[in-house]
Amino acid sequence: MKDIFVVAIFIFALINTADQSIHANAQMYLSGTNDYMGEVNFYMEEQPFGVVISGSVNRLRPSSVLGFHIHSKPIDDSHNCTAGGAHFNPYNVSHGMPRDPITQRHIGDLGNIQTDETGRAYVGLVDHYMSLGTYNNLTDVLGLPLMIHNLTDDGGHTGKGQSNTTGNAGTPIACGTIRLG
Ligand SMILES: [Cu+2]
Repeated sequence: MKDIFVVAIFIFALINTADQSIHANAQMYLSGTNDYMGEVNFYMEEQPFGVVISGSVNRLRPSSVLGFHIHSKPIDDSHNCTAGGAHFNPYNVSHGMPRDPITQRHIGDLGNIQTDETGRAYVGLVDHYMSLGTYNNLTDVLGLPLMIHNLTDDGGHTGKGQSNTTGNAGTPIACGTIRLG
């Protein structure tokens, strides 16, 4: 009887842990079209560990380093990426890189992705500042658009052009809304 009780506690603990995890994904499209390019998954389990971001996106410019951000305004099903506005920046700080302290990067600053010679980019990173859902309403990225730009994000802080706001990453060329699922 005691063994059954221990097993029951263990199973309850497992289910309870699973309940706290949140899965989301962004289906990525070429800007202004319904041309599908790939999927990026977001996974948050126990906080404050962070959000695991993984996936792959195809049909990008081959052998390129391209800016990768979450922007601040929801987009609709026309996938007009420029409608996504500025970077998601709830703390109103300057642009930076994922490795920078929270006072020197936007929550939406995810750096760059690298494409291979076929134009595919694999995404794999853990972000320690963003969140999903009600864990932290300020840093929640659900409903916001994930963007890939046509140029390389310079990392901010260079003082050149729009380095402090956009990283001089140019126009967004692909985007998708981060949704539960
Ligand atoms: Cu951007």
